Amino acid sequence: MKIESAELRIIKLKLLRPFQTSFGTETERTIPLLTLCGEGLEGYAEGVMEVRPLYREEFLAGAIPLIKEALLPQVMGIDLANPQEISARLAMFRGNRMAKAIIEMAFWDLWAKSLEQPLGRLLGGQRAAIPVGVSLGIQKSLEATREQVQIHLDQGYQRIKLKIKPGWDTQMIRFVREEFPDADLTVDANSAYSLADIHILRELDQFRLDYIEQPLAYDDIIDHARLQSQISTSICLDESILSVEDTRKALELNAGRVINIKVARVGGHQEARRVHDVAQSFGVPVWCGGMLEGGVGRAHNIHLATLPNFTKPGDTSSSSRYWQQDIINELLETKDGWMPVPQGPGIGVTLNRPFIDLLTVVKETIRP
Ligand code: OSB
Ligand code: MG
Repeated sequence: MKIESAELRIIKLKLLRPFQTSFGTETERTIPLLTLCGEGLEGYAEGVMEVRPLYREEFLAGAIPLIKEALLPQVMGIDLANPQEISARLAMFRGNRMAKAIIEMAFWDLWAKSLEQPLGRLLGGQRAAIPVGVSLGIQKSLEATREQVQIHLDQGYQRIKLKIKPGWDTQMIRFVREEFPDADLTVDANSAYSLADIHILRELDQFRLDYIEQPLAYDDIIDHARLQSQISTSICLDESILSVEDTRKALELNAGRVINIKVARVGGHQEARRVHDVAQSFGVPVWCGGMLEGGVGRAHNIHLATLPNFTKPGDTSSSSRYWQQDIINELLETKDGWMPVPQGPGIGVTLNRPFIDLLTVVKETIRP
């Protein structure tokens, strides 16, 4: 398979509701959307790097020229034997995994379409639907939080993840736990604490949380290991895990007992699958995280989450929670806490081109 041309767009899509985390509030997404063309077929992927580097280091204005001027020229116009060859040809460049991932993921879609296979099946997945929960942003009040939890439990979501930050943690969780004694609850701090806050993190032990996601620094493993040895609740690592090697080291050090896999954070499907496999070899469950993706990114996540060690509910909830109108023609909607896997070759979804045209702020075609 040869990548004959590429189209890179930047689109802007308004969120239905602001999404607040410990690092900020998002009201719209600015999404790079890549189309790779070859053999009369098209492969699609979305980038998840943000306008400002608030989650990890990568950010949109740095990623776009890198993708156009360094990464795409390494892989266009040559015969590629398989998607692994994309990762291999980009490995010479350090870091920048989200930028690499957009190309690798679009190529997996193209590749799967050329083989007329669903992406999930090529990755080794079996399931026809994946278990999902929701990630709820920080709300204005306890009452608003209670209402959001109730709405999503009523919709059948299998677990509720609550964003926390210093000052919005133990009191809020105590309240939610009292209101919902049987709910599967987790929290996500997005690196808002340090070991100096251990008294707060210890207090969370009493609320029967399934895990505490990324309490400490975005690039830390060592302090997470120390924390894990001093609390009973499992730690789930998100930001800290960029590769299979990070995963192995974190699990050898007991820095956590659960891994949130985001395909773009680790550089693409190939690496995501290796993270999945090494976690499995440690007996550690994984789940599929999200970055507020549009339908293309969401479909990629769903296919990845068909692999067998994705045993905990992920964040890949219904598109209608995020947008008035999605960028794909298909509806990605959960039923009773299960998201059906889109059928058909590749990621199994098609672009709503007229709508994407309306959202497009930049559009460029790149040739070898
Ligand atoms: O930490 O998982 C996170 C969104 C943006 C950046 C980081 C995170 C999140 C979410 C939302 O939790 C997950 C989703 O609904 O897509
Ligand atoms: Mg997280």
